[in-house]
Amino acid sequence: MTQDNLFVALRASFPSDLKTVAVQTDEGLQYSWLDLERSTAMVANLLQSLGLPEGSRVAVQVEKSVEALIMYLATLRAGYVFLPLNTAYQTAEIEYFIGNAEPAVVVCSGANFAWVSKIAFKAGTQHVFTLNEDRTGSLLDRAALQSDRHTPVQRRADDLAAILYTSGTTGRSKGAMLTHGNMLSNALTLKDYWGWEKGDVLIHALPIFHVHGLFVAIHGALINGSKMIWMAKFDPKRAISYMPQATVFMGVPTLYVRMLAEPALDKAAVKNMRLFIAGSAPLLIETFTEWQERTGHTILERYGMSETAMLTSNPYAADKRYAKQSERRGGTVGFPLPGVDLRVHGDDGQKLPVGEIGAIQVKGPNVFKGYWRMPEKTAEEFTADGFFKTGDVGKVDERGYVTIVGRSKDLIISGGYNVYPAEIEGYINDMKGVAESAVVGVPHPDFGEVGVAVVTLKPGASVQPESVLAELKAKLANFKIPKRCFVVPELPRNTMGKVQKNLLREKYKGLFSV
Ligand code: MLC
Ligand code: AMP
Repeated sequence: MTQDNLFVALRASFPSDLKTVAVQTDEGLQYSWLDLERSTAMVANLLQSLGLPEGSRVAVQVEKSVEALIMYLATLRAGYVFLPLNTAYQTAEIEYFIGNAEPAVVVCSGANFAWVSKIAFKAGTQHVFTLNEDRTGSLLDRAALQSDRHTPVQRRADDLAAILYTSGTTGRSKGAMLTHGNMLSNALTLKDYWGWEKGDVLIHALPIFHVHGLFVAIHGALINGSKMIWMAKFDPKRAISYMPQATVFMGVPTLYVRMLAEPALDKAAVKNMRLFIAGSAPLLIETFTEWQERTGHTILERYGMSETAMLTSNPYAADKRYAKQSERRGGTVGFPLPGVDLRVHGDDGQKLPVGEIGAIQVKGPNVFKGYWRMPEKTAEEFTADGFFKTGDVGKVDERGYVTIVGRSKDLIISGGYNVYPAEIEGYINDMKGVAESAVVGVPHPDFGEVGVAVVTLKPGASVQPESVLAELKAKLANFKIPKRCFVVPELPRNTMGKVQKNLLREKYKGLFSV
């Protein structure tokens, strides 16, 4: 049997001198490659000592730290399935994810242990460990007793490596099942496509609960044996101050907007940098152009999603497939990556001619295995010939550049985080006195897009907009809370009785004057 464990491929890319620095933190701590090798062995040994069944899920809700990175790598190494959870998620959200995924192991902060462990034990989880930002907690205490030698567990390319929950337009979140093969193929493609070089250093500024920070950034650096400057939390001033020691930066558009607001960002500050990559949300052409003017660098925009990892990218250098086209075009997400088959289909299911707008469908070694325990939903999201329906709407021009013009899924992308209106509306509609609600996305100068809630009341009811938002805040992750709420007499509807969200978007589009 071949050994396709992703950890093995990442480990094989570590530099030969394991004593050099692999990760450097904001606090000035330095972790060598040997530290990563030994610590992941210890945590992997701890996981294996628990006698977990094959395919066990390991759910982790902890703040970003190098130890959280080690936890991820150790889970791969031990052959289990990693399930990252955003620290903003609150009780109801965690209850759903843990109840649905039934992890054998849960790792949370000491501060959250009481409520998280209660949920976990109720769901049948046997082991709950704590891991704190200051490197304390039962996980490391127990791992410290383990050997620092460990043979990575044999995995096939098709075996699950991670489950990422992504919300649905209707119903509850779905767990996208990603395999070792999905992630390794994507990491190798991007290593080549983005021209990773010996000596590259990545500023890791994103959270590690989602594809961008967890896979694109971490795998990108590790598969190239590159050092990471590890920011526990993004701060524009600090990110700019790291640039003289770094070469690659990855961020959602909000990070670029925030860095542009810093006078320290100029050509001298970025002199050492090789590449700036953006994705997870549309990059405004104004941001793209301003960045070019201020720094002399052209941001490389790419497009992906939890179910597929990366799908398209603007070129780093000339792309041989497209007559050596090497231009990074603002407003586009570039070309389908090598190995990715991307097509644009119309409502009738027919492939559309070049330049026409339709549904983006994709196929490739990076496309996920399906939704966790949702075979029907999985079947619905794939075409008969095996293409995944992304829910994004776009076009491909005659030179092969893909442009995303919208989404068929009702989704708001706020500061790079996905917010599903259906989920928020469900909570609002359950509130006392509320008749119904609509949540729409409107432009925002910092987050790109934010949610606005529009609510109607039952006859005689009196509900204040502030109380709607306060009630939501008590239940949901903070980034999902609409930035404004309006109580109105009625919602606009079409002749079919469907709420016309486009009219609401139009009405409230100037709220945050971009
Ligand atoms: C924070 N807030 C947000 C928000 N982030 N509101 C809307 N959208 C967001 N994204 C709000 C909080 O609710 C809080 O409000 C206030 O801002 C301050 O919170 P904070 O935590 O201090 O915010 P900050 O640190 O400034 O965070 C902003 C951010 C963060 C942009 C750094 O959102 C972020 O890291 N975004 C990146 C997300 C990401 O990694 N996405 C990749 C997904 S993968 P209040 O009222 O409570 O004070 C993917 C696939 C792909 O999409 O292609 O990559
Ligand atoms: P997620 O489910 O969190 O992985 O989010 C994936 C979604 O983010 C995609 O389906 C797109 O709608 C969006 N997305 C990612 N990258 C880009 C981009 N560069 N431009 C526009 N939308 C993007």
